[in-house]
Amino acid sequence: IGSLHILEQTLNEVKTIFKSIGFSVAYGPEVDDDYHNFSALNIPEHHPARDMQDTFFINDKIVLRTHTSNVQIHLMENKEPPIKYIVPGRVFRNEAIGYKSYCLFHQVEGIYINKKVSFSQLKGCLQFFVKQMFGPKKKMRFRPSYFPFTEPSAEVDMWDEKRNEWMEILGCGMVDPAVLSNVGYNPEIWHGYAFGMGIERIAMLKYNINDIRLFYNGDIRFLEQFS
Ligand code: 2NL
Repeated sequence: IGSLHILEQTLNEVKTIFKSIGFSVAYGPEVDDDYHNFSALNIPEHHPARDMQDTFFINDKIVLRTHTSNVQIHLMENKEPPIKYIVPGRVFRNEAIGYKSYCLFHQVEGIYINKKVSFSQLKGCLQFFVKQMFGPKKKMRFRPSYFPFTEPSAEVDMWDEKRNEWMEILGCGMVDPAVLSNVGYNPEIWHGYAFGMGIERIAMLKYNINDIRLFYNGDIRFLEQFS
């Protein structure tokens, strides 16, 4: 008898948590143009992410998306604010394959745009998510970071009791005004927060899985532990 793959189960949990605080769910193309994957997100022409080493190219202008943010760009181009969405999906990176990186993985990104949006709202939202997903006793911290599409930016770490160290679980920040302008939103009026996480990483931490390749090789001895 078949059962849902552990990644699908994890994604369903994440969706349920964010839906409970007002997020809708949106999906979009896995193959997109350079503009929607990079330029609109304030990722400059010579950024290393744009290199052949990091991105799978279909041709000069078309790529396999490296994050699901291309979907938020399409959403914002076609919809007036306020918006509040999460976007799950497959993303692709041309990386060396190992226990913690694979050529594809699954992401959930979130975006909230409104007239008044604060960093403390972002913190509250992600604290709620971590408590729901990993339990109320889990220790977490926000640490300053950098992304081209958010300013300021932060990463969230969770305390890993087994390894006795902080583990990064997601990235986030306030949407950069340049990104708002690119989709035709006036950054003097509209503000927002955004975040992104890898579903494999969340599942690995929650279920103590030590090799990302286990999600993809279809070994029944692995899969049946989660049925
Ligand atoms: C990570 C970090 C992040 C976003 C994704 C985003 C999307 C738009 C505008 C601004 Cl359209 N930001 N997404 C923001 C911060 C971090 O992902 O580590 N992902 C695996």
